[in-house]
Amino acid sequence: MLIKRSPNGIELPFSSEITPRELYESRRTFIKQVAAGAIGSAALLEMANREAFAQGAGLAKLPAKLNPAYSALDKQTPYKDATTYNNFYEFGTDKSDPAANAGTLKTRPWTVQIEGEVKKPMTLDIDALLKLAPMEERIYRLRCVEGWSMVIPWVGYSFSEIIKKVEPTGNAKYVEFITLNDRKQMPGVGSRVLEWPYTEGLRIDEANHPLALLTFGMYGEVLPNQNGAPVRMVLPWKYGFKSAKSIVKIRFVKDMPRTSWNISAPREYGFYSNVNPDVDHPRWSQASERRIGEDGFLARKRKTLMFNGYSDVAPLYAGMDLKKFY
Ligand SMILES: Nc1nc2c(c(=O)[nH]1)N[C@H]1C(S)=C(S)[C@@H](COP(=O)(O)O)O[C@H]1N2
Ligand SMILES: [Mo]
Repeated sequence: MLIKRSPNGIELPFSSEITPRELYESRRTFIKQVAAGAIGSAALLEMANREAFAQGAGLAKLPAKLNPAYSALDKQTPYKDATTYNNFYEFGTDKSDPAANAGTLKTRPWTVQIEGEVKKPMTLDIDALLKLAPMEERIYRLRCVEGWSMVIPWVGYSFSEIIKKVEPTGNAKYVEFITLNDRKQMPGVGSRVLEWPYTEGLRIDEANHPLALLTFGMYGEVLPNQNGAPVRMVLPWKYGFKSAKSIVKIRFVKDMPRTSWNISAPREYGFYSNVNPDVDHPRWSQASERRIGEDGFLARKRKTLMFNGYSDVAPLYAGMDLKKFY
């Protein structure tokens, strides 16, 4: 991408090169700089023109109001990196496989079944699910257990909105997330790397924490298939694998559910899997991480923070030995 350096030092791409995502990313920096008084109205007008030019490309827009209280100020991961360096084993185990293979995923029609220990079980069409609560944008860090992290502007609403609607019974202690398992659409489920369908779980109070985001979009658009379209979870204080993609069923249950990664390697992947720099993975340290998009020659590794920096969730684990409940 060609970059023009404006007199005030802000990088603006040429309009002929611009894509909606690039525009989105530069716009975010831009808005902050406008707010800080660093940019005048002429530059603002120029930006508006570029935006008008860029419209009409890419995935469907998913407008949402930024929730600053739940947003990280870190530099965002470029859209290109966030959508080409993925884990989605249903489409293959290489980082580039999901982007290459997930085109076959059919995200409409799509229904999500919500069942189990609830007073109001329901099966919702994706369009009904999208309208269940107001969409928010939240810029979350997400750290993979493999030692890399990204910063992504997600779009969705708190999973607690679902909990409110279905009214769990007193027996509902956990929530199980079950994802699509269709060999016709997903070449990877022929392999035996994991037990399919990919399932994940949370304690109900974790699922009810406002940070737990039922996610439909990123960078102002609906999710690309490789990032878990049409609906996934994003749990920023837990390792990435807890954030199940392409969910088809949500089950409220009495007992701690089995989860795909825990079944495949119980010593390595526990039920909680909170980001914790003090608990090493049996095969590597978890004390630091590589931020995707910053992996140049001079990029330093970052220190990993307890709960990935989301200390709001600490009360959920008060009194628990997090070395034991990893
Ligand atoms: N269904 C399903 N969900 C999944 C996975 C998967 O293989 N299948 N991989 C997980 C892992 S290991 C990570 S790190 C995140 C990656 O999300 P991203 O590609 O949107 O960054 O998705 C998680 N959700
Ligand atoms: Mo991961």
